[in-house]
Amino acid sequence: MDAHSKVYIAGHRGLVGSAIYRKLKAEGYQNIITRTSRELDLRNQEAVASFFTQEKPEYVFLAAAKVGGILANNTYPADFIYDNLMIQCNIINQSYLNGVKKLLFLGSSCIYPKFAPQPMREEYLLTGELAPTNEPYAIAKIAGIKMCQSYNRQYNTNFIAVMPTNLYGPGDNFDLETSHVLPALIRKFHEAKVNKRSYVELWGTGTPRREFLFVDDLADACLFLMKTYNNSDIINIGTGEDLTIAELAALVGKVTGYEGEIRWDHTKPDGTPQKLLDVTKLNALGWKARTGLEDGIRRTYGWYITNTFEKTSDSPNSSPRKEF
Ligand code: GFB
Repeated sequence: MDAHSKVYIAGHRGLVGSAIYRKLKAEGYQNIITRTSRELDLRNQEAVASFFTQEKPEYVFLAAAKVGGILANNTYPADFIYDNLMIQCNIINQSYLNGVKKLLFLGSSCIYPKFAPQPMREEYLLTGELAPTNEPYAIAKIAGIKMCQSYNRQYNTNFIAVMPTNLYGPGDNFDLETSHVLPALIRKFHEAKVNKRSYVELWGTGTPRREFLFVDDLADACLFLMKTYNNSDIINIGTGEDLTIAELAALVGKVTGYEGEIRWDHTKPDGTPQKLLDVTKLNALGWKARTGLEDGIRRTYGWYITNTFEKTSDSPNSSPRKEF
């Protein structure tokens, strides 16, 4: 793949897809194809077939997905499994039928069992039960992995599947019902500071451990793997470091300048007790995450302020998040 290659980014308006788009543009790629969900409904088999027949992309980043935090996953399980399965089936199959040279599929760290040993190695896939809160989403992502592997085996395609850890960054979803924890904390603390509230309510117990990767680092890893990795085995993308949600809250409090009390709402789910990826395989190939967590939170907070309060239209985001 080089700057002249015809590259399709599915989901270019989402958190991940927009970061991949920025990265490719910065690297001088001149032939990037995109479609908004209005222009092309990726769940529609015929529409996707005619798009691929017309455009004939050489490389595909499959970053289109319905994504959301723990509550959105729990509240809209049918949407999460249906939309993701349809998007993947259509794009992966059409990539095969139209001779795509290489496809990169974005999975998720929630494909691993709820009680997998930590850090989670790639071979732990399908060794135990999934977390019930996001099982439909995880099953869809596992199906995507198996599709890539099956097409490679039967049709000799070059479809790779990468498993990012929890992501955050510019372009994130800050809707409090549907977002992931990090953008939710930024918004809750910022609003509490501005409105001089004495406390902020966070979900669960604060004890679960999570790993967070800045989305521009993920985009860098995706381009790196698109250029260098040609293997059906899945590969983790993370920082290799985690912290508790309570520790994360302290860090987001520091960055946003919120100094009030934190109360924990125990009626909300904790989810998986720990999610930390083993990134030995990726590091051995020569890639490491660069952005420190505090730095990444600062950059995300800056984006949030600019895009929420300094623009009149196009404010972030609504329910549950579509990246297609
Ligand atoms: O980021 P999050 O929604 O999803 O929640 P998961 C992580 C942890 O933060 C949970 C706690 O223990 C939440 O209870 N938390 C505390 C909060 N306060 C808040 C808050 O205000 N909002 C949110 N959202 N959480 C997701 C999966 O799991 O991970 C997805 O649901 C996906 O499928 C994603 O795989 C990467 O990390 O638990």
